[in-house]
Amino acid sequence: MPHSHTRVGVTRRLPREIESRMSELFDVTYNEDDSALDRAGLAALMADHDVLVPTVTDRIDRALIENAGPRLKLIANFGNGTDNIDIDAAHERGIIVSNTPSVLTDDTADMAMALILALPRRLVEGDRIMHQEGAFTGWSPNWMLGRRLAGKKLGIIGMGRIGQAIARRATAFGLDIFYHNRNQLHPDIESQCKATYVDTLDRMLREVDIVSVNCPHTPATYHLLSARRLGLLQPHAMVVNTSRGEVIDENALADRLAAGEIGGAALDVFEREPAINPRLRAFDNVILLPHMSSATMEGRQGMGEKVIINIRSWADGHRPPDRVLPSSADI
Ligand code: 8YV
Repeated sequence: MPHSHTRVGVTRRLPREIESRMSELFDVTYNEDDSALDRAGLAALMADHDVLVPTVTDRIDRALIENAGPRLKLIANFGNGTDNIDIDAAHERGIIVSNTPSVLTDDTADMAMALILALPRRLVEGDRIMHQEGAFTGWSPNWMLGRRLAGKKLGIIGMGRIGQAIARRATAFGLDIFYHNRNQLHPDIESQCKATYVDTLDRMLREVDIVSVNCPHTPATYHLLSARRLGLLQPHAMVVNTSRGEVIDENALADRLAAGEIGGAALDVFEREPAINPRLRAFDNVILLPHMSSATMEGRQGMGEKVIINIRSWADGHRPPDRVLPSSADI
């Protein structure tokens, strides 16, 4: 089919250059006012388009996929994580799913590193003080003491592209890197990242000073940091999450913070986004960010280009390069 006949439904506004290029290539429907679509809005796009381009704010579940129109053949996610899409249901309906890996690895790793620095050094607390008239009354030896990074242990949960990029950054700050992953990495990658594999998550949690969550959200990782596992952390340990909120039991985290049994947390993602557990707002040792780890102009551009490449490959009869396989895949 010529590309100009490919009907593409995009759920959110994308960078201007990406939208113009998509409009040159395809017959595109945009969501003009850019608010997150409700189910009816998603169903309408899925009824009469060949390709849907959703984002993390759209939950493309089994019911939506089963009721999609016969034209829908590709869901080209504008994002790396695909936990917003029921991949198995799509596969059963013969709908291909693609994502945008790699282009946001460095941006996300930079933000994770920024939080790994900011949390023990109380950077955001200091800034909050300076925004209040009269709150800073002058320097003193015991003022705003944080914890030194060098020599501390960082435990990375999920050692994929982003986890590895964080490890490479963190060694420059003198952190000792440990990781837990479904599989141990090749020794060459371990030595590049100066990272030591810990075969059980529980053991790693007991030993590290800072935990960085970098695994995807899947049924197996839902509440991986449960109340029990958070209880294994040392009382000064800090948790950074730039992956998905669902990996941490947010309420259990708030319990530990309230009890002073954990050193702090920096969260860019939440269990029920955009809602956050209001208890988290009460703590000075908690940094809260609005899901912005990959939010750079360059990153969004790269994501848009990947979406275009995936759609073009599919429209030309090829397998999209960033195809996401279902969990049961034997292909
Ligand atoms: C994206 C993300 O901005 O790509 C991901 O997995 O979490 C984000 O950083 C978002 O997914 C866009 O859909």
